[in-house]
Amino acid sequence: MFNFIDIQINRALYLIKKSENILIICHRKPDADTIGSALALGDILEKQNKKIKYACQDEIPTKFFFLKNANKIKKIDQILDNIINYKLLITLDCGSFEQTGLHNFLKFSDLKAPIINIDHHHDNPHFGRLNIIEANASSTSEIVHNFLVKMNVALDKNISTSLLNGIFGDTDSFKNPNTSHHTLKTTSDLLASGANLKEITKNTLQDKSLSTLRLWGKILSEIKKNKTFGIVYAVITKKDLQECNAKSEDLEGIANFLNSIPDVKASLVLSENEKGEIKGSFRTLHDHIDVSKLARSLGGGGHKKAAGFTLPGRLIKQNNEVKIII
Ligand SMILES: [Mn+2]
Repeated sequence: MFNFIDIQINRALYLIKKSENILIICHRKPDADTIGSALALGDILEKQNKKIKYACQDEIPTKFFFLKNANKIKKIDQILDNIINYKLLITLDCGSFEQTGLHNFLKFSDLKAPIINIDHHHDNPHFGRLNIIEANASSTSEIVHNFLVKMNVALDKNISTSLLNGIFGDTDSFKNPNTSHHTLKTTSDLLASGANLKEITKNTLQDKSLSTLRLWGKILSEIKKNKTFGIVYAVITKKDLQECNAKSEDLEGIANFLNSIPDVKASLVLSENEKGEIKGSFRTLHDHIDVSKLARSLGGGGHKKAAGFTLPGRLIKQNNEVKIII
């Protein structure tokens, strides 16, 4: 018996079949999941003689370059001249059209090619012609694995590693509550088809630079707890980043780490980035807390257990207090 997602997958396969030039899009500030799912799907489609290009609004962090074809993901402004040549756009892990970055260059209504929107954000507004949205999936990589299984294609070592890296990233190394029995079954299948878990764990957990460790040390020495709300929080200014010779991407993982404290309800990391914006990242491990509501009230979004927002502004640390200037 076919369920709704199976019907969407069959429609997607039909659209793919009749499109030769396909553009695969990762979300801005790309993470392991958007990159892994994009590369795996693209690789399979290339094997089926499709002409595939990959694009992202922001640059791909170098730590993902161990994945096959990661260096083929171009900045989106470099491929815009050719946008009319693509007969199909596939967005991976983009919780909204804005996450694609395309809205900076053209109106949604100016896009002629249909979009296949594959994602697991529960508040995804279904902006695609076809929407394969599974909010219960741990990651878009898990959904793409399901998609490839339905296509009945063989997964090689590289494709399996890309997908498992996406799952590993979005489940925070299988620690987040979004890790289901299906996630582990998918992981088992990916290991059977050659995924390199050793390389993934090394890249994700162990390869921390000196500047990252210095920055984490500074943050951990300054974390605070709001007793009323049970929130632990950290504030990182541009000056902190400069002092540790660190970049915003060195902050990845710290919001999850702050939830290590047993009686904490949620964590918040507030940081200034290089563009003069304040970025907030909420994380929780509790099922009854939905941090995406908090993030949305501040103009952001995300998942129930991992969400964030970005606001123009500055952070000032003064006498053990933090001022937010917006
Ligand atoms: Mn994801």
